[in-house]
Amino acid sequence: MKFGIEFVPSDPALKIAYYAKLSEQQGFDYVWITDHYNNRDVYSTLTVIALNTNSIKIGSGVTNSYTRNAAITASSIASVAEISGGRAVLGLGPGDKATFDAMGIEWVKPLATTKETIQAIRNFHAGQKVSMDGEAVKFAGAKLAFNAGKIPIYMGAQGPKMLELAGEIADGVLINASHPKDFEVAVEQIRKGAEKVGRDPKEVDVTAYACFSIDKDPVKAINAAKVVVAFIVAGSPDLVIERHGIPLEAKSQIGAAIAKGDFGALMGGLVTPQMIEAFAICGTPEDCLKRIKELEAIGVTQIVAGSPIGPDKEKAIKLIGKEIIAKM
Ligand code: F42
Repeated sequence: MKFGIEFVPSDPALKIAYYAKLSEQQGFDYVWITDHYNNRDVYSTLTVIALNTNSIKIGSGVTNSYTRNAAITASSIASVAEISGGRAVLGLGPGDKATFDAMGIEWVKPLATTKETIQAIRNFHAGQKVSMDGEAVKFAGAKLAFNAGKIPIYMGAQGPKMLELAGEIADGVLINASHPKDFEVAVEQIRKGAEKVGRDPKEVDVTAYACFSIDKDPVKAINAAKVVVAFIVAGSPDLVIERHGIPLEAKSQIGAAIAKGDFGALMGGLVTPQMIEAFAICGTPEDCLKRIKELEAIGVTQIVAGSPIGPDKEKAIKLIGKEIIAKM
């Protein structure tokens, strides 16, 4: 099992670099930085991390195919690869529709756009002059003027078609989920995609990009996870909510509380233990370790500790290092 950690650059890059260095010291293999226009820039943050760490792999978790042209993404991540001595990984997904609406960007053909973007980036990194007339991505003889080398590409994916595509073409897949039930479905889709193109499904790093909250006091861990879990419940497809036996009415109530900014209601009972169980790796180190072992048995090969990580980030990173990574 590999371990990753996610940071949102709502914090300054130097603060994140401090946490990234601490994570490296605690045995984490990957640090992933999210990409949304309203936060600090993902590549600037990755650069600062690269300059302040030595061995941890560093990736966008995830950038998208709409706000940046594929040639720009190819150049940006190749620059990070050069600065970090070959530690860069590109995480790429179709992006977050809500932020695109605010940016006036139309979200069309996410599957085709992701597939063609990955194909173009691989060609850029291979030093090719790229000409493409795809459904969504078009190039007329563009070429990078420096040597990029091979950079692993991970896809952000949840939907069945995206997961299947990841099985066909990606080096890894970052899946926003925490529960074995969701990974049973995901692993099957990835296998289907891999087998379609004659790949060994084991070539794909199946990553649980999880809401993670750890503390020696389980109540503190649960409270820290509640708001994140509320957003996951509100944003999950009905199919996923029903898979976990959660009433759809509860999803609507949470959506309404978020829309009103009523975080008191979320903390006060709307987010149930059943929701925490379904959508977070949460609790004491023993609780978290138990869930990680269950995920490992299903085929998950990387655990990413995503927001909130714990009620106290620094303490949580150390706890994961000492009580989980060291015991796997
Ligand atoms: N998004 C961000 O913007 N920033 C982040 O930092 C970020 C991090 C992140 C980390 C892990 C992760 O799993 C996702 C993350 N995301 C982030 C979200 C990510 O960018 C995607 O929004 C998300 O992973 C995509 O979810 P999805 O797999 O459900 O895909 C969507 C597009 C979907 O609907 N998929 C369907 C499916 O079955 O997989 C298929 C849709 C389809 O087939 N579309 C057709 C096509 O050609 O694209 C036709 C559609 C049409 O236009 O009619």
